Amino acid sequence: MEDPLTKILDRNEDGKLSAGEIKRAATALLKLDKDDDDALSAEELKPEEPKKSRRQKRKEKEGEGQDNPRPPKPPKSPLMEALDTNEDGELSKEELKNAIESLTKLDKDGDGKLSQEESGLKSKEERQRGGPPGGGPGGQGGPPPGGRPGPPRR
Ligand SMILES: [Ca+2]
Ligand SMILES: [Ca+2]
Ligand SMILES: [Ca+2]
Repeated sequence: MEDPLTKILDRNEDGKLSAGEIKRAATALLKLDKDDDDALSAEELKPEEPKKSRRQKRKEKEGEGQDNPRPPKPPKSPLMEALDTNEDGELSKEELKNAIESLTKLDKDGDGKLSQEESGLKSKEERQRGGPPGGGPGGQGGPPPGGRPGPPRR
């Protein structure tokens, strides 16, 4: 499930917000405004539920015995946190008006853009790879964490 904010603000999905993307933030966000009140309700900001296929549903049923608690609320993205200044989970007209300013506040190095780190976004490629990049030299081929004692099995 993806934060609609992320999708709508990061137009080229590189995980960063360019100066242009920030400038267009308010306009872009208003595309989420379905009832035309120039504000975004929690409902309008909710990520769309992906439709489940039958197979997935069956899978869930089979796993019913397992304890599989879901967190009631997904963690807020840094973007939402920055934009929702009164933390009510909605973006009012006022908050949208300040969108550019709020986003600029996340720009710690003052280059007018938000890097992946600053925005908390992930690039498309990173999502596909399914993990954070790096590890660095020696990250591969090392002993497994918490290695087992004893001789290796064959
Ligand atoms: Ca609205
Ligand atoms: Ca708010
Ligand atoms: Ca930056």
